Amino acid sequence: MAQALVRFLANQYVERDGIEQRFFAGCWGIFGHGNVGGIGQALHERPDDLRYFQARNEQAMVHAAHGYAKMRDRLATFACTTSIGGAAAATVNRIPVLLLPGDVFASRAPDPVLQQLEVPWAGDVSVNDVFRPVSRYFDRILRAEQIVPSALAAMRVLVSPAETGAVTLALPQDVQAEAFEVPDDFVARRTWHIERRLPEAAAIVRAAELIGAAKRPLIVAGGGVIYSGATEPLRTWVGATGIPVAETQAGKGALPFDHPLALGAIGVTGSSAANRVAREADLVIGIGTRWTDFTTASKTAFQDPNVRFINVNVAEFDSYKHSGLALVGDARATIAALAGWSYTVEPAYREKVERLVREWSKEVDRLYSLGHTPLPAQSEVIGAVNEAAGPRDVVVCAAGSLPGDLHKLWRTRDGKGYHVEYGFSTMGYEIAGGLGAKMAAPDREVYVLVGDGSYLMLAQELVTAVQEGIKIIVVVVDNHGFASIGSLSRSLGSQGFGTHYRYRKSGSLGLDREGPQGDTLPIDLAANAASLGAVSERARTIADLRAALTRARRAERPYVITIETDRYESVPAYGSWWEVVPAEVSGLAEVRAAREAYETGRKRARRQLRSPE
Ligand SMILES: Cc1ncc(C[n+]2csc(CCOP(=O)(O)OP(=O)(O)O)c2C)c(N)n1
Ligand SMILES: [Mg+2]
Repeated sequence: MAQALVRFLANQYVERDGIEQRFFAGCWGIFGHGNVGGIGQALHERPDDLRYFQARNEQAMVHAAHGYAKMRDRLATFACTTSIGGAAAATVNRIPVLLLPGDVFASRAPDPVLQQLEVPWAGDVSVNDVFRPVSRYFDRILRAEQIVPSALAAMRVLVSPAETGAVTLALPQDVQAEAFEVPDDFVARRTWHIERRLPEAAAIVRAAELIGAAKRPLIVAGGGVIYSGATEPLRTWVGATGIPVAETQAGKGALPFDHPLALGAIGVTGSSAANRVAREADLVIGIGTRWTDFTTASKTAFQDPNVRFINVNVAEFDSYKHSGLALVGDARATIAALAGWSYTVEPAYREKVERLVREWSKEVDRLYSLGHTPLPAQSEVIGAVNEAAGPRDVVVCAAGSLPGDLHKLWRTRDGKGYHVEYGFSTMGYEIAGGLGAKMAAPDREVYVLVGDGSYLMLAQELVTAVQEGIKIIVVVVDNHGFASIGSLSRSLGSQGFGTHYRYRKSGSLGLDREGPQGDTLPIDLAANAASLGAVSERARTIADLRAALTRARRAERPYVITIETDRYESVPAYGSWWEVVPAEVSGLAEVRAAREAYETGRKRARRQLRSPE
């Protein structure tokens, strides 16, 4: 399909006044898993159809296309390909955020104003309607007094553990300035009590029976464990029962890394221990997880044909996933209820789990101290930062190869010590999110780990950190482009196309394989950080990095350390699989081979349709 579309786009022309010209000058793109195997592959294989251009930020691609089309009197433009956008991350991961965008005049008097979309057939559509599908609650305040019910409705959603996410109140600019009689009760102090809902008693009994019959049970802890403050009750419960715990990205930190039953990360970015135990589990108890494809390794993680699921979740929507027994309730309250039933795993199972955990710990030690040359490996950078960080300190990250490596390798010692926002794998979250995390926990040191690509997408909040005197320590891992999507591209047969930061040479932006390619772009990220007002320094070796981290801890201002790493030295996958689809038809042998491997891989996917009882 993508190849056909690229060919189609390449063949679109316009004619005016007898002059014919091509309509698409090329395609801007930032590749991610949502487009690398499709449009990305097609652009790679058919470079003469549509030239590919690399941008740093999705919004910028549209502006570049826009600028071009405007100069060309709209007779030509660019296509823009993206994998994903960032605005809805809060909604998918159920994090409350209130958006208050200005909107067109309710009076419509000065039509059209700058924000106006001017849909010819719908007078009530404004550009803010794009927020509707990504908001858990949306309203447009057309009369001043309407703010009263709308603000209350917005609050109900924002404070609801099950429904929360981005909430949008679009505010027409004239209405914002209007006076109205404000009811005293509206502005009086109001406390929203967050309840700890319990599943019905009969469901707890059914769950206890399932657990009682299980031979190889596994808990998968998600963000709900952390948000409900359930880490302590979880520790007590697993201590009593011997049920091991694997963690999703949002759930990492549910158990301290050195707990004997802590299997660590699960799924696509999982540890050898967790993935091994998951494969054979006969009962999986998901607590506060929404079971993303990363957690389930695209539904290949659980291979026992009789595996059953119990889902403890405040959101009914999540509690029925994988045909699970639904325990709709708060994680902490539900764990306490389940802990009322006694159960212990068989000693042989516990011993096996503990052995796998020990083996995993050795593997982390190995990856922390590879001594890779000439450039260090990313895993060594993670090791150095982990060792520099105190037990309560926080690591923040979001996109690239770092989240996967951190998920596997970061040794979390505190329930709030690991902050990777992986809902949308949103590039650009890191520094801005780190700033927010530090504002929320000023007594903890916040370490932001960020790739050069993400840094280039959104580093400007360093200025805010400087302005507000908020100290974050930012470690920029510079591997001259996208190591993550580069390796994904390679695995799909597309040779790292569009993932290097190189000069264009002989028409090419560079590929992974040997051959004529331009030099790497002379981007000086340390100078960039300094120009934004942060203290900055360059580390060349892991020893340099350790010394810089010591200085950074003592500093009182935002501190940025850059370090170059080897983009090809990655952490193993430990038997996991992720469904990203290579082209079904291609002239390239590598793509055909990747497709064959994909066909084999997806045979292991399980639909998990079996009823829990
Ligand atoms: C906003 C956004 N655009 C695109 C992507 C797809 N994507 C995922 S990782 C990545 C590259 C990140 O590069 P960098 O920060 O340098 O990290 P590295 O891959 O080198 O570890 C891209 C483009 C994304 N996750 N988010
Ligand atoms: Mg990079």
